[in-house]
Amino acid sequence: MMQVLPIMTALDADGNGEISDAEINGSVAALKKLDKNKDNKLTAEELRPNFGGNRGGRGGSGIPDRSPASVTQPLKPLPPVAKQIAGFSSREILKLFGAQGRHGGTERELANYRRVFGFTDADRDGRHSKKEYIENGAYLTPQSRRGIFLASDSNNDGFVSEAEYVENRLITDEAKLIFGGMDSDGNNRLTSKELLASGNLKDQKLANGVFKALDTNEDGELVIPEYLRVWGRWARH
Ligand SMILES: [Ca+2]
Ligand SMILES: [Ca+2]
Ligand SMILES: [Ca+2]
Ligand SMILES: [Ca+2]
Repeated sequence: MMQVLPIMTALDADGNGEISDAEINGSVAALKKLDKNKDNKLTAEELRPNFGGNRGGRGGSGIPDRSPASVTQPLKPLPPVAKQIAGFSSREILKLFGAQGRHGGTERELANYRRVFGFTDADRDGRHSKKEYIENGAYLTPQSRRGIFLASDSNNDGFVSEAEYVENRLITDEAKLIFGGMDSDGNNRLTSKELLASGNLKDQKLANGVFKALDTNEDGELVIPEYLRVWGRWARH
């Protein structure tokens, strides 16, 4: 496994191996999260792999043990996603979070997504095959690439077209920024407390219902790949 630097992990919120425009825009908050001892400086210690991870601690093999959960979390089939929570439609819920979903993005961002799409479309037929994206891809792990691929392939034809790729990037890059904004302790995990404290959802019943819907493995916290799976469905309704 390749060694991933904490700075990369922090900036690359979706762990797809590249820093997107949206992630660059969120980089100040991401960098601040690396400042573990809150002295407003980033030392070499804090930038070194394995500094103060949640699990396992520092030192050792040099292989980061704080890799995104997408790496280890098996992708179980997602149960049907509720279309209404506490009387709110998924569209209304995303609006409360300030999300524009697939309708967002500046011309520059769209152009950048198309450019990145082209890098992986090796045979230049305008779509990513599973071979191009999952097998030959260079992102974190084949498993996380598989998850991203399946989520992107909206029409389930086994290929990700440029439009599907761009749509997925618009939805997920924004969703990750929103996640980061709510993750107030910066541990890349979101509790229902943090969600409530974000103030996006004023209605407590709604906030609890939304958290429950997102927490598909029912462990009381959300990690980004888990959160994105349900969020991505909502954004495509
Ligand atoms: Ca292709
Ligand atoms: Ca497709
Ligand atoms: Ca947190
Ligand atoms: Ca969870």
